[in-house]
Amino acid sequence: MALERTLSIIKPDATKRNLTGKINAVFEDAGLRIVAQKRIQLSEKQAGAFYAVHAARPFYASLVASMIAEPVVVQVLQAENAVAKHREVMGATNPADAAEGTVRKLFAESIEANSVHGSDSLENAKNEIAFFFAETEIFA
Ligand code: RTP
Ligand code: MG
Repeated sequence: MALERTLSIIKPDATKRNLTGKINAVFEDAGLRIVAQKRIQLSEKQAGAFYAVHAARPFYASLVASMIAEPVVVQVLQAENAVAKHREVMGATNPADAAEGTVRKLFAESIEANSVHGSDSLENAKNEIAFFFAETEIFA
């Protein structure tokens, strides 16, 4: 297994409910190291560009609106097998399907207000990390 980095976002529904620390505790307990982190307010343009892959989906406008409703916390997480490890600890997209102990089972309100984002492949992780962070902002 290789040491990987993945991009994590603590979404507006979670920052609004003051859950950043509790979510970070789940990540850290799973062995994911937070090697960069910042709280930012996404613009509509930024959120639209970040989710461009979903532009044709019926939920796109609502997804973009939900991502700019409150600040988000963007993070780089590092671990062996970080992409898969993070996806596992986030749980299924729809919290109704999420396994016990996962972030989405513990905290998500709905499929849209599902508290966290995580890169779904190593290649996407590299692009998504570069979207938010300069290499000089990441400290392992
Ligand atoms: P994410 O990208 O946020 O880590 O989540 P994911 O891979 O599990 O889900 P994805 O299919 O990439 O969808 C991105 C986000 O869009 C919202 N969504 N809404 N209303 C719907 O049917 C629907 N489907 C997806 C979710 O907030 C999901 O996290
Ligand atoms: Mg996704």
